[in-house]
Amino acid sequence: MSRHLGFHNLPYMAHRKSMKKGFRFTLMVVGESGLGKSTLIQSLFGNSIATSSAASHSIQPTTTIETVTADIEPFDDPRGVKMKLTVVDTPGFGESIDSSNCWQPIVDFINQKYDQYYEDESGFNRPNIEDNRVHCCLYFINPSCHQLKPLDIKCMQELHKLVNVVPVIAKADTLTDIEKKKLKTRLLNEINENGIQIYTGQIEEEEDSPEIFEIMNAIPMAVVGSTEYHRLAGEKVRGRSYPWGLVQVENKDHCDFLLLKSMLINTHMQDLKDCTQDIHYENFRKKKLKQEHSDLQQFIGVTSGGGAGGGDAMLLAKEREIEEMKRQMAMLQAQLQRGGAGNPRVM
Ligand SMILES: Nc1nc2c(ncn2[C@@H]2O[C@H](COP(=O)(O)OP(=O)(O)O)[C@@H](O)[C@H]2O)c(=O)[nH]1
Ligand SMILES: [Mg+2]
Repeated sequence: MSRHLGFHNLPYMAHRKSMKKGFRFTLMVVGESGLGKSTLIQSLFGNSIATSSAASHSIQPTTTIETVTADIEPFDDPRGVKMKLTVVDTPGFGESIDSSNCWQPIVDFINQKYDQYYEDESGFNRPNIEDNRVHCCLYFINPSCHQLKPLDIKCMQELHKLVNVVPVIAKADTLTDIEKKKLKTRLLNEINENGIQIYTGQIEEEEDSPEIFEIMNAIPMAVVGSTEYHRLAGEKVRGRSYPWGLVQVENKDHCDFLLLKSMLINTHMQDLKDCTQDIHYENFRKKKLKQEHSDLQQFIGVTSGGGAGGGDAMLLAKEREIEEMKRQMAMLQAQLQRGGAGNPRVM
């Protein structure tokens, strides 16, 4: 496996079979509402993938899970394979007063994609199987809290078992350099203390490069997004303009946006897919097989009136049924002996 896996280099590495199938990648954004999720999607992929709320300059709050898929051409390589990129924008947390279980629709969405894949994999559709599983979940953290909120902890604890979670610090232009550094350390500690296993990748040591080291070291990446372009030294740049200056989204000195973009569509794209398959989908598949096995055992228990698994419960129920019948027979006999039982009442 080459170290520069990913969209840009895929055409040279993907073998013919996967090229024929096309390369699919699904990115999901999750977090509190108003943290710039929709804006970041637009900053990453432009209008070709902008979800409806991010498609215009006036970004509206996202109220349902929105899925947008686009064929993306390789940057500058006409021979390159097209990629189908899907972005899943989710409604922000915190819009309703009761936010307990607000992650459930997201968890359901991810599981539903695994279910679909599982069905296709075990059915006739196997040769044409489409990989619509969620390969990466960007989890947005509020920069003004200086720590994780209990809801973030709970939510990431639910998600990390299912999907590659990559935490990002939102609106990094609101933090000074020192604050950013402190927050990164604090968040990593909290993530650790709460048993949250964020994405670390499976890229082998020998494939490691300074670029990969820089990217992994920057997590949780501090990002800035914008839907606006500004002129800077004759060039059009994406940024946020303030009275004191311009925050440039695509400037490594201003934020980690470029590192995140590079990670997602170049260095780690294939690895995110591999981890989805090898870790998360494998977990899902094991659970599914266990469930199917126990369903089958229960079914065998029911149809044979006992036996393996579920059989003990069945036997107990049958014994109770027989006891009840005996009781009713005894009552019937007593009534007959008393002689008045023209129409005995059965309990
Ligand atoms: N300061 C700052 N504001 C941002 C940034 N990204 C988005 N915003 C603003 O935050 C607001 C909410 O953005 P939106 O993308 O709708 O957030 P979402 O609810 O998480 O999808 C908008 O007014 C954006 O212009 C950022 O990086 N920095
Ligand atoms: Mg949104």
